[in-house]
This record gives sequence, C-alpha cells and structure tokens, in this order.
Amino acid sequence: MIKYLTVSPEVQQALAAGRPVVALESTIISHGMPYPQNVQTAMLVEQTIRDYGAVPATIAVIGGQLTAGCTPDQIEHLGRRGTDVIKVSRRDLPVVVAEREDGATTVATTMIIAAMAGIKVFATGGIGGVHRGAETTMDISADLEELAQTPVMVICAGPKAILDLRLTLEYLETKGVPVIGYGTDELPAFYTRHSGFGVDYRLDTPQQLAATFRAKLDMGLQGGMLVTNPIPEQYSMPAQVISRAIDEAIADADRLGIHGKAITPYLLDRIQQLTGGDSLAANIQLVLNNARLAAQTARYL
Ligand code: PSU
Ligand code: MN
Repeated sequence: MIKYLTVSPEVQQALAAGRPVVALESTIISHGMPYPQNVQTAMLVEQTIRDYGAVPATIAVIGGQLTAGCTPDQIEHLGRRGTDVIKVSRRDLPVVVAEREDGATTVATTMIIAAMAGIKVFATGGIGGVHRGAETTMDISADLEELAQTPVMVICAGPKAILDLRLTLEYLETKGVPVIGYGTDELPAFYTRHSGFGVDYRLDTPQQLAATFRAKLDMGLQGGMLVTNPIPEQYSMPAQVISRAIDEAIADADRLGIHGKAITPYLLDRIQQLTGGDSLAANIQLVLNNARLAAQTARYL
C-alpha cells in the first residue's frame, strides 16, 4: 500500500503531530465545475480550511501515485484538463495506478486514499447516490458502498435531487451509515435547504460530530458517517428553478442515452448551463461552508 501512496510533507507532518487535516476530492475539480472557477474554488477551499486551523489535503491520482496533498500546480493541471482526466471510482483504481495515469478521485476513492493516509474528515459538495430510475438501471453510486465500509466522515450539502433521495436514504440505512443533519432535522438537497425527508439524527456542534464519529471508530463499527450541512440561506436557490433544471437535464440525458460514469458529470454540467451562473455560485458557497465545518470538526477529532 505504502508504495503507491504519496503524502505531501505538510500533510505528513500535521498527521504525525496530531494536528487536524481535512481531505478534499478532485472529481469536483475536473468534472464538477468549469475551468477556471474549478481551480479558483479548489484553492479557496484549501485557504478556508487553513483559516479555520486545519491542513487541507486535496486527493487525486497523479501519474499513478495515490496523492494526499496535491500541489497548486497539480490542482491547476487537473482543473485545466477537466473531463479529459479519468474520473476514478473504486473499480477504476487498479488500472489507473498500474498504467501510471492521472485520475480525479470521486467521493469513494477519496475516502479510500484518505483512510490509507490516516485522514478522518473529508469535505465535499455532493455525494453520489441511488439514481432516479435505479429500479431498472441499477445505477447506484459506489460512494454509498464506500460509506458502508471505509472509516471517513464525509461532510456534504446533501445529495443532489438528480438522485432519488428516498432510495438513497434507504440504501444508507441498510448499509448502516449514520446520516446526520447539521443543525437541521431535514435532509438538505444541495442547492436548497429542504428535501421533505428527515435525517437520522440532528447534531448542532462540531464537537458532537467529532464525538459521534469517535464513538463509531472506537467501537470498531466499519464504515463512515455522512454529515449533511445545509447551504447557507442567502445562497440557496429557488426550489422550482432548480427542480425544473434537474428534470430537464435528466430528460436530456435519457434522450442522449447517457449512462454509467458519464451521467453524473453530464447532469452537473447541464444544470449549470440551464441555470446560468446561479447554480455554480451556489455550488461554490456550499463547498466553502462544508470546508469550514470540516476544519472545525477535525480539530475535535
Ligand atoms: N454530486 C455532486 N457533485 C459532484 C459529484 C456528485 O453534486 O461533483 C461527483 C463526486 O465526485 C461524486 C461523483 O463522488 O460525482 C459520483 O459519481 P457516480 O455517480 O458516477 O458514482
Ligand atoms: Mn453510477
């Protein structure tokens, strides 16, 4: 394992000294936002984590090396190449490593590499889940399986409504993954604070998040924990605007026959086109909001 893993000196020193570290994914950079906002956001997220007293570790595969703590040049490279970079989920990892390729890590793969490096808290925007129509397509993101087996706390703004939120919650329940609402009883839905679905538990402080995950780790219960942190009110989008864009994006994807690993990036991009810059601005703000909470939580773990 060690032979494939490169941890940056800064992240290595922080971990050795027991200082807080927050993992960040790279698919959000290459496949989740357009250039150059993707790179600007990635750098701003790193700075926010530092401002809140933790060390950021952006995770990617660089020339086949699992990398925890990308340099600004590496982030720029991933952002500029965009969707030409391979999107790497669990099943992609062996080939990308053996072929010494570059890869952008999804939530699943970022969790795997964070766990190898010894990082326990990970901030992102949205996670993959059970797609609408999964009864027939069986499209269920590997992110959910990873949450079931890999010990990392994932802080997100809730699953996007491109997914079937009810089935996503059912899947997580079956797999024994706690779904926590941060300061809310209701599952947030990424662009909006409301979904109509309840979370398993509401917790109100970073200390409580840290203590809950600590208890899970101490008991040896495998798997992670999903913290859903609602987008700040002033940045949230009108529910009907976003839901219309999502429905239209899904209809377009159906018509074009897009499926498999391409569907999530396609929908993210299409929603951004349909809502003009609005959804991108919301997306950036919710990631920063999650970075702040992750840094605060990591300090208590
Ligand atoms: N959802 C978002 N933004 C994202 C993703 C999902 O709102 O950027 C990305 C994440 O990297 C996530 C991946 O892990 O898409 C899920 O892809 P799939 O559904 O193919 O597992
Ligand atoms: Mn899928």
